[in-house]
Amino acid sequence: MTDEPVRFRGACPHDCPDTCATITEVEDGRAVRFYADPEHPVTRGWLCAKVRPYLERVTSDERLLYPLRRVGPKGAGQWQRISWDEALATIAVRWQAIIAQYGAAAILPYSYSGTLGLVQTVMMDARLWGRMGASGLERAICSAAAHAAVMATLGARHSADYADVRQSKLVLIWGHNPASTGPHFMPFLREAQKAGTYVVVIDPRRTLTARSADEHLQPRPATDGALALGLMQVIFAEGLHDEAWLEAHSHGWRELRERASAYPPDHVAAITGIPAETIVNLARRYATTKPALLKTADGVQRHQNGGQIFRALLCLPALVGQYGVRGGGLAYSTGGYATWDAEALTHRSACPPVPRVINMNRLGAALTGEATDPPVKSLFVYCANPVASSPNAGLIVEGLQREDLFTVVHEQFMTDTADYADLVLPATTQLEHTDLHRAYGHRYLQYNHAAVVPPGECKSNWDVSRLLAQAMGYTEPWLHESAEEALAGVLEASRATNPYLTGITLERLQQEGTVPLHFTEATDIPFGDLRFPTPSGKVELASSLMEARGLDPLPNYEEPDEYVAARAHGATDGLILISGASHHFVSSSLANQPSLRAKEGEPFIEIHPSDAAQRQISDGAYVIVENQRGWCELRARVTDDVPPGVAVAPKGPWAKFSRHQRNINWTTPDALADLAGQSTFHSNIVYVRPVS
Ligand SMILES: Nc1nc2c(c(=O)[nH]1)N[C@H]1C(S)=C(S)[C@@H](COP(=O)(O)OP(=O)(O)OC[C@H]3O[C@@H](n4cnc5c(=O)[nH]c(N)nc54)[C@H](O)[C@@H]3O)O[C@H]1N2
Ligand SMILES: Nc1nc2c(c(=O)[nH]1)N[C@H]1C(S)=C(S)[C@@H](COP(=O)(O)OP(=O)(O)OC[C@H]3O[C@@H](n4cnc5c(=O)[nH]c(N)nc54)[C@H](O)[C@@H]3O)O[C@H]1N2
Ligand code: SF4
Ligand SMILES: [Mo]
Repeated sequence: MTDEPVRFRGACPHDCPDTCATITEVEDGRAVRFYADPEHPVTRGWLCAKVRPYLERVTSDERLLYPLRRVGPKGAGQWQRISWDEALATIAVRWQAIIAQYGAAAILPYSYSGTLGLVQTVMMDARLWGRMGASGLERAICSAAAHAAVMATLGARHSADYADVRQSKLVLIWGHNPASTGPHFMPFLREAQKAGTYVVVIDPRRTLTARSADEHLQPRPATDGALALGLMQVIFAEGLHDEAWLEAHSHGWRELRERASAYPPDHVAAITGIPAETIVNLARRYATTKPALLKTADGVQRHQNGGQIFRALLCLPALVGQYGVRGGGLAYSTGGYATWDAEALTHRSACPPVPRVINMNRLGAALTGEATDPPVKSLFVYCANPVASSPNAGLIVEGLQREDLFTVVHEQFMTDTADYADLVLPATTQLEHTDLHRAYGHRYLQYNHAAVVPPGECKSNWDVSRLLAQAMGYTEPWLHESAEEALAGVLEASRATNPYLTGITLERLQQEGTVPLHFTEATDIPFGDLRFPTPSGKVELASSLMEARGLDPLPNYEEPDEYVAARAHGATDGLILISGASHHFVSSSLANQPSLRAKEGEPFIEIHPSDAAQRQISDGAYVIVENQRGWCELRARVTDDVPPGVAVAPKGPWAKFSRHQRNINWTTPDALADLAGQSTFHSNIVYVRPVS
């Protein structure tokens, strides 16, 4: 006899602003259906093409089910199944020996965005490693510069819900491709467009989002700071700025006007490649069409000058008095509302000081000599696939091959990174563990119930953390709480000081699944009270925090070193390579799923017809993409979706499913940006030639 299906509410765990509300139907202990919550105000009953076939992933034959020990050379793929007891004992013995000889700083935990859950990622990141005194990880691969720029300029990552775009009359979508990367925004944008809203996309590539815009501007990559300053120059010069607003609510607008005066349209046209007339027209349109929304995301900051690009974007809405206006302002992230009490989350006061911090963008360098005192002797990777996703991946592989490095990878699948592990531990998926999610694109909390029992011997991150704590002899109760106990404690402490969490308890979350954060009339519109939690209480166009860090307090434009150096060496055949999001994967997650790989097609590079002709490259041919860091082989798509001089090869494809077992990250730079140690994936010059 079959039982009636039982429904479990959940949340999509992936690194995507939409954090969809999901429902899993379970029959006889098996997940039989997985779909979108029809009642969620943002999910609205549909999941993206990536996550709709999620049960394929959860029930895949390729899932890792048991702990494995390497028995051949590193990377050779020879494994032996072992028990959890043996795996944990092996790790504890190795770590105790490393700690005795080098100190816990020689252990580097490496994690990022496999799941964005509060328990399975955030808590796991903080507690065990804090207690151990392991090396800290500077999590700067994705959004660090934008985060720092927002805090310096506005003081908080506050944004409106997607639905508010229906109030906008003009939308600038700047360096963001929501049709692929945050698709639940698009129906709201369409509604606005039908009602007459004018949509401008600013992106070097003709993306899926750009295709349906009213206007598409294609600046030369990394010149957005100049473009934004150029728009400001026109607005100030033509007296279109809102002087009363600037006087009352901003700091440093006269200095900014002075700075912008160095960016007249002709000069900006020469830098960006966008005609002066287009710049002037956009400036006038932006200053006179209200409400005007500047919508952006994380992609545009992955440049050496990414911090300053973001600072410039953040200044624009202030010039025309658009902060605190429904349908206006700047939409970047809603991540700043549901903040957690740091002590309750981390128990930092009970931990030794963090001995040092290693920037995750420098993983390859750190493993091959940059980290010396002490060297990294053990790497524990979870929720990340650095060989596929982190920059300068060839150097990471070199580091992972070190005989004296003890690498443990906790994973759902045998990834490019797991290939180089000494021990592989099997991880649960979202259907098999408990978690709580806040979104960065909407303003609801999502509770994720475990719907099914983990297959094989899979264990969640938090359970592995508890077992490791036990194996290491750490007895603090906060390392051994259940997921629910830990959540209840963090919620209670956080609610006491964070008004957005008013009335939100664990019980409510468990019952309702989706719970809106608490807004009042005064807080509903971001910065609606025109109070900004910056040092001056105003929008800091001239930023005191930037100045305190010894940085330019005003936005500026500087060309990335890599572009300058390529010219200085007389290389005229270099192409600027952008490697943003793929449509069917989330970073490298899902990129091993056969149905999605089939949809995405073979790993490719888009190249303009004129650049292709110069290099004798025909559409569909294999090409070598190469620079001083490394190379990979991709299939050419000859298309005018990219301008001359620019190429696009999306992130995500696994190296092992690519030609010569390499992907685009064999070429990407591990140099750091101008702010917060940010990654610089797109400040990348490559040389492309046919495979001979
Ligand atoms: N389908 C899918 N969705 C995803 C992801 C994914 O891999 N696939 N990744 C998730 C993650 S981790 C993140 S951080 C977000 C990112 O979300 P987005 O920021 O929307 O995505 P990206 O593709 O990284 O970058 C956006 C756009 O920036 C453009 N760009 C690059 N350089 C420049 C520049 O110099 N100037 C301008 N104006 N534009 C530039 C790229 O062409 C790209 O179209 O998406 C998330 N959602
Ligand atoms: N060329 C280029 N590369 C980029 C970027 C770019 O723009 N260009 N963007 C970068 C950005 S924005 C980001 S955010 C990074 C993301 O880089 P990563 O954080 O490394 O993300 P993924 O590559 O998706 O790998 C996540 C892994 O976590 C695993 N996982 C999922 N859930 C769990 C779990 O519960 N437990 C454990 N133990 N594992 C789990 C998944 O199976 C997957 O293999 O990529 C960066 N890479
Ligand atoms: S990846 Fe994004 S759009 Fe797709 S289901 Fe997850 S949260 Fe929703
Ligand atoms: Mo990201």
